[in-house]
Amino acid sequence: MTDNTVQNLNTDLPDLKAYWMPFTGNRYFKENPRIISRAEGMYCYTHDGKELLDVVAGLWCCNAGHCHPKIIEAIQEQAETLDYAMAFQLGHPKAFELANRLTEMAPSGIDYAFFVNSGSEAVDTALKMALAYHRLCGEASRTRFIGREKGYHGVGFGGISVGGMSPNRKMFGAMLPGVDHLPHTHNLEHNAFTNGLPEWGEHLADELENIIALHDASTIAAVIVEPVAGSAGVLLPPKGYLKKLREICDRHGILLIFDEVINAFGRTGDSFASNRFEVTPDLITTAKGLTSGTVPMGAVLAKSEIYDAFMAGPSEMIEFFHGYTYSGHPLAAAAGCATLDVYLDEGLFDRARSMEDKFGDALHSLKGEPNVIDVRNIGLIGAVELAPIEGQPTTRAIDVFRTCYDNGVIIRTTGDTLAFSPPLIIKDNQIDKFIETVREALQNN
Ligand code: PXG
Repeated sequence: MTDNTVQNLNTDLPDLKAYWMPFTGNRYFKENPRIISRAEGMYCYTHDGKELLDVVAGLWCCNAGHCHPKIIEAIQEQAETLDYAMAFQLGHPKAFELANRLTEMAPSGIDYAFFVNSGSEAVDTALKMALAYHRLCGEASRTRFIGREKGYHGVGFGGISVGGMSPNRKMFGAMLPGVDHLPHTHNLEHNAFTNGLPEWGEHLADELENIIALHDASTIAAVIVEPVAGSAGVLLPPKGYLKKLREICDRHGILLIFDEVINAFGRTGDSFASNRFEVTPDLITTAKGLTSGTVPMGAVLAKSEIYDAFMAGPSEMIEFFHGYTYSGHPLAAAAGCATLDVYLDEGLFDRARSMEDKFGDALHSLKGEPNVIDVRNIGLIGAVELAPIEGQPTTRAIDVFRTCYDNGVIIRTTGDTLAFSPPLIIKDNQIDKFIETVREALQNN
């Protein structure tokens, strides 16, 4: 299929009434539906045959490109062989295979994988592991969590509690008790238009010492951050910042959790952001790219010390009273194994790294276009921040989104920031195409 062929894929518009859509303006959508009925590689196709270049990889998840034949084949084969096996007290081969392969790919010392079905479940699982770990180590007073302003950790009660996005929190009551937040690292005055990691801001990690001094280290279980914050608009860690968080956590016996739901599987130009930035946390949460978005799955990856702490008591007893019916689901595990094959066989993590300069330079060419106040990027993740229209926050970015969509390109917006996270298979000419589409949209909005 050539890039510009419009396929004749017309299907009927479904009845839109009953579906209560997530994170969507339901009424506007149902008046102005955008239905994707098919996808392949870098492209999605609407029900009425419009071709769209997908520069967000679904929702930051289809890192191997849409409908990769090897992944599809593995899912089909698995569906014919084993649909489901009891997840507690029984196992099946693919879940074990995936755990082994994932932990081989993870930073050294991260040797165990616990499977879940989403990023939100991964986050809640990691928080529970942290609490139970300290209790097992005789430090039951360590119950507090430290998140970060503008953090996004999914929508479970744990995740919104440590998260730092007010619209996701304010409707939902008091949440988890005993949570505090680090300051975010976004600063246009010092870091606007930085290509790669910003120089300014390492010292913002020092605020963790102040928070620890306030609560006392003996009350704090874990710090959770996204190495590169995604949903709040692609916020990059200043140089040295993550290392400093690691050092402070080590000094005080606090676990460090990296939420890599977006970052992992090539997004930052390496298998994990932990590898790219050479900082090893105690727990890593993943999802999305784990199966290239094909079957829902997440995983919490844990250091041996954490797993070992649970492996006490009689060996036949349950060690961690936690898990999901679909933990390690056969279809998801098969998809995960095939996805890792594709990443490795096609060298997609190296590819992301080798495209980083082209992608970054192309994004930075948008500096000077109307209302562009920042461009930032690392690996194949990038953002263009726009000056908001006075009194109408988010409107400018949404207008750009709609114009791009009309012109055949799917981008993502968050606040007044445009976010880009293409599948790792993106080609030079597709980068040029989306940049020119965004440029035109900026000039015409
Ligand atoms: N942690 C992080 C860092 C995430 O980005 C989650 C947890 C939750 O994952 P689930 O699978 O429960 O959705 C996420 C999810 C966006 C966007 O466009 C980002 C996410 C989800 C939907 C939209 O910014 N990230």
